[in-house]
Amino acid sequence: MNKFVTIERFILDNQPQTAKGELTSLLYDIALAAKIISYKVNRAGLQDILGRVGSTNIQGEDQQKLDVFADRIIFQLCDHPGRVCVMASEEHKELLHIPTHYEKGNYALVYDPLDGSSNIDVNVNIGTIFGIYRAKNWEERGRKEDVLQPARALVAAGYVLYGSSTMMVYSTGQGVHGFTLDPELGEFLLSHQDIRLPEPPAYYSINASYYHYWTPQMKAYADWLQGHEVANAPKPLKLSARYIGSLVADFHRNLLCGGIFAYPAEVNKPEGKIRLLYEAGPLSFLIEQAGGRASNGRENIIDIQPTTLHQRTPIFIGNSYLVEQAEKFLQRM
Ligand code: AHM
Ligand code: MG
Repeated sequence: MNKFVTIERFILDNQPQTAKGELTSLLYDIALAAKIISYKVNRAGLQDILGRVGSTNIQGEDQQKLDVFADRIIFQLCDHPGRVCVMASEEHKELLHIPTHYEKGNYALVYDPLDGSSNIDVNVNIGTIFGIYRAKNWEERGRKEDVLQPARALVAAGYVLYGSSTMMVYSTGQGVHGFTLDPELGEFLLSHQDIRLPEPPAYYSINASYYHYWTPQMKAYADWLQGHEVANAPKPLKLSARYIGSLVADFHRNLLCGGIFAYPAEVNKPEGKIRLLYEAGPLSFLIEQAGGRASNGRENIIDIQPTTLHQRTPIFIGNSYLVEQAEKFLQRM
């Protein structure tokens, strides 16, 4: 493979015919934001940016300094080039409108600026997740209906992983492609073309410390993932456990090695934790492009119509067989 295919070149050469360059440019704006965030993440310890900023976000969680920085950079790089008509960020209660002195574009951008916030202060992988919809209402400067669309309607989605190297992985509906940031060149270079989920899967990723809060059906599924024989269920696969606690990092590893990430409902928390719009939706688009599935335990996440900006959903995402089994276990009487 040509080592020097830059992300810009790849996006241009592979843009959907309907995109007319605007989507390409928007993806490149996001890639530039990712480079800036990556630079900041790598220097975080040095620049005394680690730690909490002292405010809480809409989810009631502490906001980290880097969360605030990443959120601002993505907005600032996408608010003025005239490609986006509205944005929604996990860190903001309401829609983010394009300032009226800038032109608006045809796309609506949803993003989780820095996912895995509990890992920021401890030098563990974190990531950015994004999804791009075509705006529904071309006349307006962005309404909720532009972002409250099922993930099936995404025209592009992706994530950036700030790990041992920084990677950007995205899809415009024509396969999933990964790019690794060369820090010397300052460029994302094509490193993983057309990623497909391998079979058999290698890993399951689930926070088993919540075991006691799960339904008996969910407990049985977790037992099965761990390799226990369960009555009236197929023979379990030999999977190994891996859980980082940063969705992007767990998702990325399972995408490359095969596996399932699950963040299920709890008896007293039926909606789970993961956000539909900023996390589950974009990743469900990617997993289908890579040959897998994402379910909330009953239906495909990619088909769920969001009703509110910060809606949460249980999630089972990865190799189709493991997701199917989750649905079967959860529907047991
Ligand atoms: P965040 O958006 O505040 O970072 O929360 C989402 C994160 C996911 O990245 C991760 O999968 C999950 O929360 C971990 O939660 P827990 O610590 O409950 O296992
Ligand atoms: Mg998050």
